[in-house]
Amino acid sequence: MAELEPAARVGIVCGSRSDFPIMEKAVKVLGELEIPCELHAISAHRAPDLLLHFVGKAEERGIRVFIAGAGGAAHLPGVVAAKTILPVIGVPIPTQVAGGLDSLLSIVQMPRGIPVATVAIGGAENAALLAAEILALSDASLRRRLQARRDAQTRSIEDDEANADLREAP
Ligand code: RP5
Repeated sequence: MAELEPAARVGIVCGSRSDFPIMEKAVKVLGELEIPCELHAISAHRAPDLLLHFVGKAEERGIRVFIAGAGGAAHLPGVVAAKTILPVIGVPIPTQVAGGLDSLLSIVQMPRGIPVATVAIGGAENAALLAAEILALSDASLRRRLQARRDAQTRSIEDDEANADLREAP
């Protein structure tokens, strides 16, 4: 019998397939941390009914955190946040018009009462790590994997040959 795919814990959604090169960085980090996720392109403007359907069904399908990326008039993360009390992490997509500052301001300037935790322009990796930290609050095994990743990151800097003369430092 074919094994069932584990249910996605992180729902990643973005406004266009043109956002995939950025959002796939989140998919990669979540994969490395063994967190099942799914990635969709559903524009809040072009397909609002499908987006609301996706958000409305997500929790019963196992999703616990959303990562939402959009560029320009980047309303998607805010619309997702308006329809769920699961945490929403917004990723401003870089744009040609204003380098992504337009996306950043659209996502970060949420009205009081509806939060979106916004990462840096193009910061999909940090969005994935933040989603992992949220899930790790109730998952001890994931917490260990996250800590190991953090420790390896620290070691890679300490072991960098360019820092060899500092190795005696405490
Ligand atoms: C936004 O418009 C999307 O998130 C994307 O960043 C931007 C451009 O979309 P396309 O015209 O490439 O589909 O909704």
